[in-house]
Amino acid sequence: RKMVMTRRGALIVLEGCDKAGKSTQAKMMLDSVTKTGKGIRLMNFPDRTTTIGGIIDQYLRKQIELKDEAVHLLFSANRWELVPEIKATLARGESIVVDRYAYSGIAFSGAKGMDLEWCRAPDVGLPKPDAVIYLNLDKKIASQRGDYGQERYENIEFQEKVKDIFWKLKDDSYWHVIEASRPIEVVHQDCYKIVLETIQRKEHQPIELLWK
Ligand code: FDM
Ligand code: MG
Repeated sequence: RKMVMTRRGALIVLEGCDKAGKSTQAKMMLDSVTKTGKGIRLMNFPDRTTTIGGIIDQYLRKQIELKDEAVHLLFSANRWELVPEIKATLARGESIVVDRYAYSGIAFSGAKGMDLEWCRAPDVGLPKPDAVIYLNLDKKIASQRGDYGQERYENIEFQEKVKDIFWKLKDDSYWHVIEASRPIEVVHQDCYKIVLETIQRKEHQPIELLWK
């Protein structure tokens, strides 16, 4: 009797500062990978559709105030509440492209001056991404992409601090830095190569745990 080796999906995270094009690249990836016949879906953090996500949404839209530590833990809890869905999706062979993950959690809280180790602790043990694609955008070009919105954290000075922390978190064993100032289609081709290679390389490997 032939053994059936079920393939798992890959967990791919897109990170980067605001305006780097994460959401655009995520949608293009969904289209390209879907065309190959492979299963893939998008997720994003914060996921504002859950109960916890609703509180985060109010906080980001400045409708409520929360202590820095408390909101940091809510962002982490918002990831943990979706872990069963992440695991189930990967197990049935579907890949996931995630717009932001624990790295944004540390970078944005850290940019407020919070201790980085304290910020990392609640996310230890989450499913580890098979690849992190970091969309790198020069601050000059970011500012040319138009004004920031009205949400919390949406200003140049803060984003500069966020970027410094992303740089500290970068782990070359699974991070890929992509220059996001280039045309959208060129950026997409680079991201697409990484995603396809990662899906193939990881299909029979166990999912690892983040920072463990
Ligand atoms: N953000 C995002 C955090 O502060 N912590 C987190 O853990 C995550 C995932 O939320 F300013 C910040 C980053 C951003 C804001 O994100 C909303 P989107 O991607 O713009 O919705
Ligand atoms: Mg935003």
